[in-house]
Amino acid sequence: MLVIGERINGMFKDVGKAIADKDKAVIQRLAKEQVAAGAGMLDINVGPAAVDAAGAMKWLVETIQEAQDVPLSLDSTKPQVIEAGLKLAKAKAMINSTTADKEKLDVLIPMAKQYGAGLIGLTMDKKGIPRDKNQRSEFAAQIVTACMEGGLNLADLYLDPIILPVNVAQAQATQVLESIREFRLLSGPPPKTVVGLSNVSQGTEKEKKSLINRTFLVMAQACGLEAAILDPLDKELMDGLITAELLLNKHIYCASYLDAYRKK
Ligand code: THG
Repeated sequence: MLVIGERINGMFKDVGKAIADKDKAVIQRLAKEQVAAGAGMLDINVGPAAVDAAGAMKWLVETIQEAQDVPLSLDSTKPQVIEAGLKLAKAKAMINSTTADKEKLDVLIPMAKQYGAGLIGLTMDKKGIPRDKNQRSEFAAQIVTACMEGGLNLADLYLDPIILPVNVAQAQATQVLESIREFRLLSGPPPKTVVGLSNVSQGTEKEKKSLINRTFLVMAQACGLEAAILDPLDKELMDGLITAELLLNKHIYCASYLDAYRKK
């Protein structure tokens, strides 16, 4: 499982403030802590409040790379903000994300190729997020076709069925789980899948978020999920993740499997 740390997102108050104040220490600490906790990549999103989004993205990439060697997932709806980060990224990066809209695919597939980056394809278009798995699969097929035609290696593509908050869209969780299974049938070798896990618990009571996140994560892992944007600082979530990998026969059993994963 590729763990993509979600914490460097301007949506969080501490990060939004650190971006506004150019406070490197807050960002560098979050980068180091997430990697120490098992993140193999960090998602970075300047958040809705940043005035100069491209400038903020550059500052985040530079600030993180001063402190930690780790691949970055550049999270923005604006291709120019993503490209500002790609220009500075030292390791193979991820473009987060394109939709199935032609005008987005036409810009972001060549960008992924030019910078040797991975690409997350959200199975939605500008009209919004589908309500069922069939529409999700249609968008997924459009994205896979565009990548094949554009010459992007499918090993670099991650399809995201987009999980919605369970408190307002309860029926969507099973649609997403089935999508993860169905997307695998679109090509051989199968395209990879990713979700932004914390979406599922957004707006639910604080003390229930971790339980909802980790329960959904292990269900998605059983469906074949390859990557997740999540909070690696949530120990119980990471324990669930590694235990699910063990039970899915992705790791050899040993008494110290949890400790080994946490790189203590
Ligand atoms: N798919 C892809 N990228 C994504 C998402 C996705 N990037 C952003 C997001 N979704 C994943 N990251 C987060 C980060 C935080 C939260 C949810 C998803 C979150 N925050 C809490 C809240 O809003 O309730 C707490 C915020 C706070 O403490 O201030 O839930 O789906 N490709």
